[in-house]
Amino acid sequence: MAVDVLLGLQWGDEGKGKIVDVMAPRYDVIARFQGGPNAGHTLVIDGKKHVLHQVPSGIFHTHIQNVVGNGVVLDPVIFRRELEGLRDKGIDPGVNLFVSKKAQLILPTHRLLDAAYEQYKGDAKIGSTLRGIGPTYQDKYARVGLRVGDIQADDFRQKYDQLVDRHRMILDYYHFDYSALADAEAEFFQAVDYLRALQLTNSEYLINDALTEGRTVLAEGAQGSLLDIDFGSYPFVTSSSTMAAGACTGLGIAPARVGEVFGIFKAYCTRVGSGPFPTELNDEVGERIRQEGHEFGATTGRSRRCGWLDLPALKYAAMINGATQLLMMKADVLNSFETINVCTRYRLADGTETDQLPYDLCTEPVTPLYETLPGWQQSLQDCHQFDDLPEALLQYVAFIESYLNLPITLVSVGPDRAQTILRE
Ligand code: 2SA
Ligand code: MG
Repeated sequence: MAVDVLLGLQWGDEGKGKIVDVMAPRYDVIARFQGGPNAGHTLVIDGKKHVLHQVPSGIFHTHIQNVVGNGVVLDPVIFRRELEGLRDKGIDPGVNLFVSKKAQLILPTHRLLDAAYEQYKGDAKIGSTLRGIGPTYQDKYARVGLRVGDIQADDFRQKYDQLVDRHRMILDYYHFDYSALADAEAEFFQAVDYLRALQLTNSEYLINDALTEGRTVLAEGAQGSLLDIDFGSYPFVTSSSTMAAGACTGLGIAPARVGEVFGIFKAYCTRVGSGPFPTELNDEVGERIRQEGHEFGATTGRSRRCGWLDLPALKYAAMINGATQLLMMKADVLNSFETINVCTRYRLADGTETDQLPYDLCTEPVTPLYETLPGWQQSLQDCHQFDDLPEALLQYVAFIESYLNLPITLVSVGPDRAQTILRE
């Protein structure tokens, strides 16, 4: 059996939560392999909206084992809040949720460090979600981090104090106020007790055993390929490997075990936080997309920057991931547009044109060159099969497919599970 990977090909918020939920019934195990509470996966089930941050999106299905993998950075406080929220909705995550003992812990001081670094950067700030993601990965790679498994040891408090002492020194250096830390620590240790009672495992065994036994596994990505630590628009990226390869290191599966790679993208582009965005629209068209698409962050509520679809960037992401299928989200957001622009090439500062991403979009800004396609200008409410889709939308789909040389196997026409058109 192979592990299928589902990930975002843009800057996050492509609609991964919805798709994992749609696909969930086909899988026995769903695992998160990177990121942490910076993610916000929105699922609409029977008209009710649920936002998941650290819990895998298969949690609403009792037959699925949900795994928080070793590549994740886990905030026990947010995790507890999330799980209690699910319990209030009648979901008991005690049974089908597993957490890797090798996942890194986000401490209260990691969040403070995130804020201190951002403040210090001033105008050059990343626009981090301030969830402590960067500082926690920093400690992981500096080999001083705390892992979930550490909370089971008697010396956890000592290890915690040691690390926090280091953090205080850094915070002092940045003149960052941490006087409220004591309250946050009390909440943290309560959440750690809560975490201790969950199923903490060597999840690499759980996943590989599942594969050996012929069960199906889906790796659920967070953020997007253009926020990847290596291939994103560095330094305006997140601190994890958001690519398909990240599923291997973040779960402990061999590359040869990767099967389908589902690349999710929106029919247009959005980005939250700072950093280059070639097709960004700072005009009424961008505003119209934002309003029609309700483009406000699920984690931070920030308004998302909006723009036309960027095909060179999409093709790059598909290449790095080895995407085997494309899934197009939020097509309905473009329903009212008379025409739709698609970026197919960039013009560089020296006047030359390219369809490749330059080394650094910050220092080598590009001008997007567009092709204009007709809009469909109709509601997609009555479309239930691929053939029901309006001609202009089918044309849009075909245009993208031919540019990327990959099939679009799913088109989403609304937030609900039912508003999903699969290509037979
Ligand atoms: P961080 O907090 O260190 O990871 O921030 C670094 C940059 O990465 C951006 N970032 C994101 N951008 C879009 N979506 C994100 N997460 C959720 C998702 C979105 C949500 O996965 O769908 O809930 O709104 C996400 N996480 C990080 C961030 O804006 C910085 O530019
Ligand atoms: Mg989101």
